[in-house]
Amino acid sequence: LDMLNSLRHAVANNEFVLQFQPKIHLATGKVVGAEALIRWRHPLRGMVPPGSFIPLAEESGLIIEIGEWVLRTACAQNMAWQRAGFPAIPISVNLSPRQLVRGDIVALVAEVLHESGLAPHCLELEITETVVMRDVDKSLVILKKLKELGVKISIDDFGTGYSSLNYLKRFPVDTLKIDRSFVSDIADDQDDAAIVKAVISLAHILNLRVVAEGVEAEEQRRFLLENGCDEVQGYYFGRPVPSESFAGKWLQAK
Ligand code: G
Ligand code: G
Ligand code: NA
Ligand code: MN
Repeated sequence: LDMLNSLRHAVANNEFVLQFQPKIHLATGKVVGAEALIRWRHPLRGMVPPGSFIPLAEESGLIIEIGEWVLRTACAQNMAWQRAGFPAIPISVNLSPRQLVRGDIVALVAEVLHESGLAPHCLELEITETVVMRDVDKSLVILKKLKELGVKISIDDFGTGYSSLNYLKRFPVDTLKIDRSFVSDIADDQDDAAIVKAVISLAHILNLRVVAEGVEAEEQRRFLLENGCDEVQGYYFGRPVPSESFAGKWLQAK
């Protein structure tokens, strides 16, 4: 309860910040996107990682407000970079399960795009595989409407759930993100290596882009490059950093 109260307080007092992690096009090394990741700047406890409060935010429903803030702030940040003369790259925002099933996510995204002035193709929504599969018919309707707005959709943590290939074919998604639990052992574990290769092939057969997350080592980078993975994300390339550092480090003024 104490934690819930301080989380409520955090929402009211705007104690959240976003950090940004680069997405890299593997073959060229170019930055092709940024994932927005929330942190809680707690007045006493310092930076609290999302793993320690997102579950409670989900459970309590506070994620609705927090999620709106993330979406607004991420779109506004992308516009600020563009206005400062940096090239337009898509910003990725994680949608929580509660946000997706809430009903008016489509209206919210439309509103945020409108108020920020961000081009729809500069926004990517990351949705976990488990969420989409929980209610396939409903998800399909929502995802189609989101696609009609022109935003991009990626399936996050792919491989940890159980997507049926039949559904995957029908879903209007652009990208699969291979969960980092498969990436961490690709150099040593033959099963993980085989799974990652299979997901890359599957994505390409379905005309989807494929991103590997959690890349931490050169051997992993090489394996992914040799096996045709499109994009990568991970500490090997860059950790999540505040917006100023992201622009300074990863964006080059036109
Ligand atoms: O940054 P870190 O690795 O600690 O993130 C842990 C988890 O929190 C990840 O699963 C990530 O997707 C999730 N997360 C980070 N930012 C957000 C956000 O803005 N919204 C939601 N719903 N989840 C987020
Ligand atoms: O669930 P999701 O895929 O959104 O999780 C993203 C989280 O993974 C981010 O919050 C980020 O901090 C974390 N992350 C990003 N790159 C790496 C990495 O190379 N290794 C590990 N262990 N975590 C990473
Ligand atoms: Na994500
Ligand atoms: Mn993920």
